[in-house]
Amino acid sequence: MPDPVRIYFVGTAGSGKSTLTKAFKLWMDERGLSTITVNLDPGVEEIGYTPDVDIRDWVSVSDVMENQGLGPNGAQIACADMAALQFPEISKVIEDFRADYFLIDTPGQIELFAFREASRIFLEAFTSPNAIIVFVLDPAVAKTPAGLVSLLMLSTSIQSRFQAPTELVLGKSDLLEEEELETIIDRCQYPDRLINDLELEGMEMQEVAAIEFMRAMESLDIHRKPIPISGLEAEGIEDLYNTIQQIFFGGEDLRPD
Ligand SMILES: Nc1nc2c(ncn2[C@@H]2O[C@H](COP(=O)(O)OP(=O)(O)OP(=O)(O)O)[C@@H](O)[C@H]2O)c(=O)[nH]1
Ligand SMILES: [Mg+2]
Repeated sequence: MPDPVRIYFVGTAGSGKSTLTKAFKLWMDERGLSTITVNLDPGVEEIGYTPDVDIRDWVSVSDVMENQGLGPNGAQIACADMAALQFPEISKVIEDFRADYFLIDTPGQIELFAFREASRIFLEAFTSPNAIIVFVLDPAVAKTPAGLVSLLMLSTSIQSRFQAPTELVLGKSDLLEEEELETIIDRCQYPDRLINDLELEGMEMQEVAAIEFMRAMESLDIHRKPIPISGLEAEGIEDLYNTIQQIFFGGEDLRPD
């Protein structure tokens, strides 16, 4: 039996991670694929689905606010660090499910997941090499050239921190006109196009840095085409599933006959 696949849904606040986790789980269930969901956001109140493993069973932002007299941001940070201490136990609970796919929904405060010591410990606690980061591009940010570059910079820095394959998805695709969708996909796929559109915006300091970053992406050949997806409309999920199968199993479909 192959190692389970861990799919981490990562993205800026409100980009649609939880809605996508829920839709992906439903899609997998309908096809008889053994899948569990894991919520790693200790601060979320209404998540929209019932996770099989929930970090709130170990740490809760509201409890920490009350017990330690912290505000919401301080409590989030304290929770991220407290969660790190619990990771061995949380990992054991996840492993005990013996599912083929773990869908891991990460916190909206992306820096808590991506850049604190806690997250690295968590990723390392998962021994399987089959971990993938699905980075959700929020179309509200990705619409402008400068916004898109900032998201690509973020996803690249997360990828280099975790050393895991990263797949880009363009979330909430139902909100975009066909032309807008194609423009964003083109800009991700062809750095030249994005550099050109950035140059049209003017040459402020930030744009110069963004252009240099896109040139680096191009020469390192790490730019790629995002998969349009809508968690709300359950569109594009099969494309993401197929891409993940391709990465880990060379395209072999593990769906039961
Ligand atoms: N139109 C549309 N709206 C969406 C989609 N996915 C999410 N939303 C809406 O976007 C908002 C945020 O969605 P969430 O799934 O909670 O996003 P999130 O990334 O988990 O948010 P945080 O965990 O707070 O960072 C909600 O109002 C959703 O209904 C989508 O595919 N299409
Ligand atoms: Mg969420």
